[in-house]
Amino acid sequence: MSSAACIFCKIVKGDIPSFKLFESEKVLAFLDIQPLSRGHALVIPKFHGVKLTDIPDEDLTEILPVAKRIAIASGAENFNILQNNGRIAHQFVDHVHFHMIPKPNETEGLGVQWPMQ
Ligand code: IU
Repeated sequence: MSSAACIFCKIVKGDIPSFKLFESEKVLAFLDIQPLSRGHALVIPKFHGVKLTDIPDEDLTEILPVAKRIAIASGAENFNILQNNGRIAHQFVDHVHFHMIPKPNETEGLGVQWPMQ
């Protein structure tokens, strides 16, 4: 299921370009266009749903393993995985997405190496 008006569905279809990090039948991961840090990535189910509660379980099973792989590939020792639901919770794109946000520290920096090996 996809939504014609949804920007992330357009990214899934390839109608809007993105820097893809991983793609499978049910999941797409790509770099955030306004990264909070170098390597900030989004992992999304291809199934269109606004909130986590709208997504069937079978479309969610790969999400955390993919976020984990991307976190490893980013080289970040410190990172946040987060997912916002609803405006009050700071969700601004109405298609479920999980952020993987590397948190470089001042001494180590961050050795992001895209694309993933
Ligand atoms: P939020 O959880 O809905 O607040 O985060 C939406 C994210 O989607 C935010 O970090 C944006 O920079 C990002 N984003 C994007 O990567 N590509 C886009 O075309 C759009 C938003 I619109």
